[in-house]
Amino acid sequence: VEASIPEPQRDAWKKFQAKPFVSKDDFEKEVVRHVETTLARSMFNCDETAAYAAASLAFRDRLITEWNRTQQRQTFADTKRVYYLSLEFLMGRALDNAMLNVGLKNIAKEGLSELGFRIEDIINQEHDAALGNGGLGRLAACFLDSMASLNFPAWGYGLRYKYGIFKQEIVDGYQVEVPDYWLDFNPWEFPRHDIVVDVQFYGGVRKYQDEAGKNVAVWEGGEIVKATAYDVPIPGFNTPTTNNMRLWSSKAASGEFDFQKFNSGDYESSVADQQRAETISAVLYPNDNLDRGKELRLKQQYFWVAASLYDIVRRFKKSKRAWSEFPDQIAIQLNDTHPTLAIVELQRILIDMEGLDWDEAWTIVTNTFGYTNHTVLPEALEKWSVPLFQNLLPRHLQIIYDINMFFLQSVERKFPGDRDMLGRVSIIEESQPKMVRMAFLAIVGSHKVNGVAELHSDLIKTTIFKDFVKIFGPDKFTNVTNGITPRRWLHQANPRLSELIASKTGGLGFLKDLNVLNELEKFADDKEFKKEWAEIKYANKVRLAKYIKSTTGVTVNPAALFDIQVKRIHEYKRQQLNIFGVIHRYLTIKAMTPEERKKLAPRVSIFGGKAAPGYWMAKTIIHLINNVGAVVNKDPDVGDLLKVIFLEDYNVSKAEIITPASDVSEHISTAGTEASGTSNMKFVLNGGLIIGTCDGANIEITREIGENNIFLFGNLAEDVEDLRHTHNYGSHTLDPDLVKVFDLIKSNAFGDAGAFGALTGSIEDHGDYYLVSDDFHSYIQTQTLVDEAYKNQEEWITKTILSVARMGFFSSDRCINEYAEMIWNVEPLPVGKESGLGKEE
Ligand code: 475
Repeated sequence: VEASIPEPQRDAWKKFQAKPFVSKDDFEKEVVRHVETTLARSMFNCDETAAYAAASLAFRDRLITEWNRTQQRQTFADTKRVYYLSLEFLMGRALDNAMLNVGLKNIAKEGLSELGFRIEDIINQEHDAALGNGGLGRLAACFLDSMASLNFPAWGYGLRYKYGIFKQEIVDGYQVEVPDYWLDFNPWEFPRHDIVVDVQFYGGVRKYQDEAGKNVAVWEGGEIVKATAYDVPIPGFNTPTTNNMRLWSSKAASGEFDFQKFNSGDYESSVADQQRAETISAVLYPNDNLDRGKELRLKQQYFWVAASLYDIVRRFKKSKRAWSEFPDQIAIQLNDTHPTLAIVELQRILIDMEGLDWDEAWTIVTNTFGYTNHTVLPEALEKWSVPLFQNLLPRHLQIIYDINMFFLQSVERKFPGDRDMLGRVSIIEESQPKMVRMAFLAIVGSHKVNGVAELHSDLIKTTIFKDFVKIFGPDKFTNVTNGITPRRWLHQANPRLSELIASKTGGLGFLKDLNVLNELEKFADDKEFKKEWAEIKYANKVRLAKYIKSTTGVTVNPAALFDIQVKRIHEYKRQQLNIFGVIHRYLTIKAMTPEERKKLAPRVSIFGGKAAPGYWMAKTIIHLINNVGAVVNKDPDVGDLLKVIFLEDYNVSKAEIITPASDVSEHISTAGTEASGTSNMKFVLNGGLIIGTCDGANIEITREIGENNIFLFGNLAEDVEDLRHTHNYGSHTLDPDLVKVFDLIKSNAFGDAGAFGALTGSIEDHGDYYLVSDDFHSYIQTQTLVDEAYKNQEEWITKTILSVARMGFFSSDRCINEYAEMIWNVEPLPVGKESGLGKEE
C-alpha cells in the first residue's frame, strides 16, 4: 500500500507543515497550549511537574519536526548508514540537553520565567533515562550525541527496559536496591504501534532437499513474541540533524492475553503467557563487567537483535539493491559481545530466508559488522551454554557450528597439525557443558575488532585474542580510544566554565572542535583569567557542598581539597584502596600534634557508585566507606581536616553536579584491568587533576596533558602477572602501613570487624589479586604529593588550565570520526541551513 501523499496534494502539506519555534513568545505559546490541551490543566493548576511536561513536549515537537526532515533527507540521499547496537544507553536527562543542542536554552529560561518558573527547577523534575550500568552504556550515549552533531546518518538500537538500573538507597550504611520505574511520564519517546516485529523462540529445525537438490532448513514451532518500536529523537549540537534511537518493547503475540485460553477458562495461563513475554524487556541486568549466563538475558539479546535486523533488512530491501551491496549501505557496530547474535541472525536471514549461498552470505555478514571489546576481565567475557542455546535458538546453534567448522578448517589450512591452536580458538569450548564463546564468534564474524584505549587494544592483541591476530593478521585489530561529548560534560554540566572558555576562544566553536581548547594555553599564567577560573571551580564546589549537606546532613568546607571517586563499585576499580588510604590519613591525623594538624590541607573524600546486587565484596566496600564516614565525620580531633562522604544513587544527572567540583579524582584500577575509563576524561575537562594508575586512557591523558599535570602511581600492567604469582607461590608480606589500617578495622573502630573480614581477608589470605598491598605505599606517597601541590594554588590552577587546554583529543567527535574512517567507511550527510536553529552563542 502506497502511504505517500500524491504530488498534487503535497503543496497543501508543505503550506501547513509544522514550523519549529525559535522565539520566546512562540515557545511560551507552545508551553501554554500543552498545559491547557495535552495535559488538560490551567494556570490555576500548573505545578513544576506540569511545567516540565509542557516544556518537554514543546521541545519534543520541535525535535520531531527535525527528526522527520533528517530521516527524509537520509532516505533520499540513500548513502551508507551506521547502526549502533547496544544493550545499554545511559542517556540521563533529555530536556537540558535538547535545549542546549538546539540553541534555545536562554529563550526557554526567559519564557519559563515569564510563566512563573525557574528553569533549574523545571530541569530537575526529569527522571534520568538510566538504561545502562556504567561506562559502556554512557559511551553509547556520548556516541549518539557525536554522530548526530557530526551529521552522520546513524541509528542506535536498544531495548526499552521498563526498569532501568536500580535506585540505590543507603540504609544504616548498607546498599538497598529500589526498582527504577521511569516510564510513568516519558515525553521523549514515540511509540510506533505500526512497527511491530515477530520474534521466534524455541521450536525445532526441519531439514530437507528441495526439487533443485538444495539443502533447506526450516525453523518452526516454538513461540512468538512481538517487538514494538519506540523512537527517541537524538538532536545534534548546532545542526538540524536529529537521529533516531529505536528501543524495542516486548509483548505477547496475542497482544493482550490469549482470548482462546481466556474464554475456555484458562485465565491464569493466558495472563502468564503475556507476562512471560513482557518480562523480556522488563529489566536491565544490573551487572557491570560481569556475565552471569542467565537464559532471560540470552532471550533479551535475541529479541533485540532479531527485531533490529528485521528492521534494517526491511529498510535495505526497499532500496531494491543487490544483496552484495548490503555492506556498502550498512555498517553495524557491536557494542561488546552482547549483540553478537546479530552475526548469526544476518547469516540466517540471508541463507534461510533469502536463499543466498553460504559463502556469498558470509562475505556480506563479515563486511557489515565491527566489534568493540570493552573489557579483558575473564568473568565479563560472555559464554552461553550449548544446551541452553539448543533449546532457545536451535537454528542459530546449527549456524554457529557451521561458522565454527568453516573457521576451524581455515585455521587448519594455515597452521596444519596445530591441534592445540584449534582447541584454543574454537568458538565452542569443549567443557561440561559445552559453551559458545561469544567474543570469538564476534571476531570471526566481523571485519574489524577494536579496543577502547591504546593499552587495552595492545592487551587484547597479546593476551585474550592473541591467536586471532596470528590467524587474521594484525590489521583486523585496531584501537579507537574512547571519548566524551563536550556538550553534556562541559557545556551542560559546567555552564560557567563553558562561558569563560567561549569568551576567550571566540564563541562556542570549541564544542564542535575541541582542539580549539588549545588556545587556553596562553592564559595559563594570566592573573585575571586564573582568578575567574578559580572562582568557577569554587562555585562548583559550593554547589556540591550544598548538595552534600542536603542529602547527607554533613557540612563540608568548600575550601578543602575535594577528592572524588565515583564509578561502579568493583574490586578491580579499587575503591578499597581509596578507603584504606582514608583510614591511613585518619590514623596520621590522630597521631599529629595540633601544630602539625594546622599544616595539613583539609580534605573531603567523596565516594559514589552502585554495587551489583549480588556482588557481596562490592557491597562490603560501600559498608566500610559509610562506617568510616560515620566515625571520622564526628571526631572532634579531625574537624575539617577530613570528611568522608558517600553519595547515594550515583547517576548521570548527579555526575553533572559532581564532575565540575573535583580538585582531584581517583582512577586507580589495578594496571591492565580498566579498559579505558571515561570519567577520567570528564574530570580533567572540568579543571580537576587526577590521581591514577598507568591504566586505560590515563596513559593517553598523561601523554596529552603532560606528566607534570597528573599524579601517577603504582605497578605497571607488565608486572602484574609476576606479582600475582609471587603472592600465591612465593612470600606475601603486606605493606606495614596497610597492616596498621587493618589493625584499626579489626579493633572494631568502624563497627563489628566481622563485617569486613572478607575484604581484609581477600588481601591478607587470598592472594591480593588486585594488588592493593603492592600499590599501597606508592598510593599514600602520591597522596602526600597531592597535598603538597594543592598548597601552591597558583601552580595548581596553572596545571588545571594547561590540562583543559590539552584535552581536545578526548572528544567523542574525534572518536566517531575514527570509527567512520577506519571501520564504518561512512561519510557525514551535509545539511543546508534551512532549519530554524536557535542562534545562541
Ligand atoms: C570499561 N560492561 C571501561 C567503558 O568503553 C570503559 C560487560 C559485560 C557485562 C555487563 N557489562 C559489561 C563492561 O564491560 C563495561 O562497562 N566496560 C567499560 O567500558 C567504555 O571506559 O573501562 O570497564
